[in-house]
Amino acid sequence: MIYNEEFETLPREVLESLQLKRLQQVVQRVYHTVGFYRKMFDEAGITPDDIKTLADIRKIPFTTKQDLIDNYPFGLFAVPMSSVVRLHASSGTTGRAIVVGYTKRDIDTWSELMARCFVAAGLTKNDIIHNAYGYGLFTGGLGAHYGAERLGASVIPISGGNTKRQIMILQDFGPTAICCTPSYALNLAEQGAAMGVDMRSLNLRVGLFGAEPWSEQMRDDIEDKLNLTALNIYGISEIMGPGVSMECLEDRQGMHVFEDHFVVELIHPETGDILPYGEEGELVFTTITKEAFPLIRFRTRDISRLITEPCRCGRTHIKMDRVTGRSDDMLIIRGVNVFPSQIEAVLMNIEGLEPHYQLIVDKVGSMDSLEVQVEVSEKIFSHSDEVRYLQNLERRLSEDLRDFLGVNAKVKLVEPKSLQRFEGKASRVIDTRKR
Ligand code: DLL
Repeated sequence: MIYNEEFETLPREVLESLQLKRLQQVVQRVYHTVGFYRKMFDEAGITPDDIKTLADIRKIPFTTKQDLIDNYPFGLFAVPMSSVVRLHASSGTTGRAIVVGYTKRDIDTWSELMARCFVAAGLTKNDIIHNAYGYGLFTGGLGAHYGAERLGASVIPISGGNTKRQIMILQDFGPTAICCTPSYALNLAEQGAAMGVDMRSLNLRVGLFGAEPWSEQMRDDIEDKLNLTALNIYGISEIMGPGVSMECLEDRQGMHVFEDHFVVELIHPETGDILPYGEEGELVFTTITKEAFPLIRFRTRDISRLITEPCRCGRTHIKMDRVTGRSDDMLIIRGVNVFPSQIEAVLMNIEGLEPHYQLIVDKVGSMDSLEVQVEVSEKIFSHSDEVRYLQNLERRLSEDLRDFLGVNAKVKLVEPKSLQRFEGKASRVIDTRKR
């Protein structure tokens, strides 16, 4: 099923000429309304008229998170505040929040794109959507909410937290779909089971999980524990919020980027060079229809790949692979680059380990050290031959981490339910080197 058949299945040439037209318009607009872009263009020696083809976008310098911080809070807005109907902010793990604004039309577009996501997940107005993304300044809650309403589905605006109540509502209201972070999905599954609820027999059919990196192994685990189809949804506040790209039910290998509203590029994170399709690099987005807060060539820091093969769902929009992590989340352990999601994938392949883990990075003398703390399952924990069993598991995990990722890690198995649980985005890394 496709929500906006006309725009989601445009032949590539038509789509690209639409993108060019919209790109030219937005570039004109920011040049004349946002001092930051006027200065950027002038310094680069270009004018909006230099954008004659889509490839000309490469003449424009990148916009970075630092630029947004420097223009905090409203410096990059392209409309007067009287036209802004909503503000959101991304908390950011470091320093000041980034503030984003929307006009009425921006909210309309966002609602449509989120409705497209729900339809890509096989949902209709007959569905009940349990929306456990946080409501508030975070874009997840309200973004998904407006999309669900646009579709005409019944939305339960439960927000994050209060897990016992959520489980009661899941049982009583019988929602057919759930939206939350993948780590919260596991948290719900676990607490439900602890309450004696059979979480596999709820009415849930599909979940739209995103806002943080997760692995294919985590997908299997969530599907198994909640008996639903787990789909990946990507978004970033600066570009819009949830609904920048979404997996379709038909394929589940990469998320379609809504290219009639965004131009996506992939660059080498260090050199900034454009990478060929299929290679891994950093995602760069340009918003081509946003009014209040257009962004030109915004460097997301998110690492992914672009997939150009046609999709059997019929959408012509390019796909991006699951985001493995942010280049600023990448751990460098004695010179080996590794993302938390890669460690997750390794440990989840080992029977007896649970998808609850914490990575502790430290410096011992001048050497980096990595400790992987991971919970073992209840079954193993109460195993009669516990000690030897645990030692074997520990050895196996540290061998796998070395063999598959090339990292030497100290593995510490911990008791079931002893590590922190999350209601929104999980925070897996404790880097004591930064203290
Ligand atoms: O997390 C928007 C969102 C809400 C997306 C709900 C999906 C669902 P921010 O708080 O600005 O916005 O965080 C954006 O989260 O740059 C990625 O690093 C990460 N992220 C988002 N979706 C995914 C995903 C929202 N599906 C940052 N896989 C992004 C991996 C994701 N990482």
